[in-house]
Amino acid sequence: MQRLTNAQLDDLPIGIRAPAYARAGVTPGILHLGVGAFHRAHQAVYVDDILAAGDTSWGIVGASLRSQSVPDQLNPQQGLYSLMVRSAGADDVRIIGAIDRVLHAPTEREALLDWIADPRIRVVTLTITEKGYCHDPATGNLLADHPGVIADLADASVSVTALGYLCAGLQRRKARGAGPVTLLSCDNLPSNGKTLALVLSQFSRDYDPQLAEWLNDNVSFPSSMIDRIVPATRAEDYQQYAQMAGFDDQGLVVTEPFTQWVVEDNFIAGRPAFETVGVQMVTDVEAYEDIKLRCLNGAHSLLAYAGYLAGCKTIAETMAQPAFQQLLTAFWRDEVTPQVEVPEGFDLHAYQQELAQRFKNPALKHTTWQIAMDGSQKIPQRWLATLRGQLEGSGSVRWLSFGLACWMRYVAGFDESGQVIDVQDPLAKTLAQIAREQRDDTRAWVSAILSVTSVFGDDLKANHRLQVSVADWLVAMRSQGTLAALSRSLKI
Ligand code: CS2
Repeated sequence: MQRLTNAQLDDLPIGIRAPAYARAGVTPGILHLGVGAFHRAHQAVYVDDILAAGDTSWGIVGASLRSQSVPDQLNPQQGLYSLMVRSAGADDVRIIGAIDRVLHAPTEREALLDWIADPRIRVVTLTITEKGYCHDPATGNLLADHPGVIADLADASVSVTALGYLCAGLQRRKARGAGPVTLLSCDNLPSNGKTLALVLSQFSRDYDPQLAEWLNDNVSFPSSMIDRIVPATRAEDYQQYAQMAGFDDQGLVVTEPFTQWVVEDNFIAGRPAFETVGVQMVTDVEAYEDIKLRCLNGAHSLLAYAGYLAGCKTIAETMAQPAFQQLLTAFWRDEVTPQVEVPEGFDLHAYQQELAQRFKNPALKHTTWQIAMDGSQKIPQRWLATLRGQLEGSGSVRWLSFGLACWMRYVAGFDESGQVIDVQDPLAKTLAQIAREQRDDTRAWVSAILSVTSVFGDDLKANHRLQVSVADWLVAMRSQGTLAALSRSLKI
């Protein structure tokens, strides 16, 4: 079967919309690092709307920092891919033309550095996942002992990390006089712009002190809150779509109707008129980020670990269990809501209700396993500010303790029927080893986990109340099973 290319656009089946602009007239303005499904279902769609509205100077050049798979998916398709928006009602499909090409950074390093140094590029956007920032999630500081950081600082002619590529490219940009540029983080981190600014400035001081100076005056780092649920595309999605479309689209992304992007308006070298295509441009994004991380991502991780242990494959399946639905309500009501600061006019209750509906979307097969990935990098910003606040104010920590107990069980590496779990996490080995060593003493296990400072900082390991609460859950889960222990606690 033929792949999707520009040639197919003139003759698409009914129900599939083509880009509403001539692709040949588009020039590059944005460089994006990390062209995963999330970028393709979120930022690239807003940019596609900008191009359709007539400002064609913001085409996207993408770069994949590690794997060859996205360049292989998109380059033979001239950057085109289909966006399938799924809800219980119906699917809506359109083809996105905003991405021109995707570089494979490890084999095309020179080309990538040239793009970073290209004066037409005025914004570099990033979705490189939490661990891509090479930072200590507990403090936000650069991890000086990160193997990629060490490699990048040892030899300026190679790059491994996003920070390495950015510094090499920005050094070239500075040398060529290509002018200022905005680096826009679109990852799920609190104050993601500030996080990026901090690690890049710490990295660049060792890399090239003059570059570190230049960054101060020539780069802006707006923060942004990004929201759209985008599960990994499944084999059956590709097959069903090919049957419907009559061509093969290896770049297909499947997502939900909801989409939101709130961006701090701090672009040193100009920007697309994002506000005309539904982006909320604000002076301070932090309150939105904080609410989203704690309510949506916090709940996602909680449901993912608990659901996985109880045998639920997707978030929608997890939400179909009354106990997990009640857990979600109780978690928000008892622990999150007392801790978040709500901007004026924001209806937190309505926001949470809408989230619960989004989680229930049966057409989205968002796996608990996918969300459970990289917990050591996600938990600090999703759970711990809430947990610390509740501990300080003597509020409930019951549901977050349950979440921590589920996570501990998950990263120990075996599910409730003794099957091995494929744990994907940079700390997977350490966490599994702790579980092995402390197998016979639950309190010691909890204490050893809370002593992992890159996740929990220095303060939580000494908290007796937290230790007891997590240990009690682990004991109950071991004797009754996760779902039964939770149901009993909820008196269901
Ligand atoms: C999810 C997020 O995979 C995860 O950890 O919690 O990707 C989530 O779907 C998005 O942040 C939604 O905006």
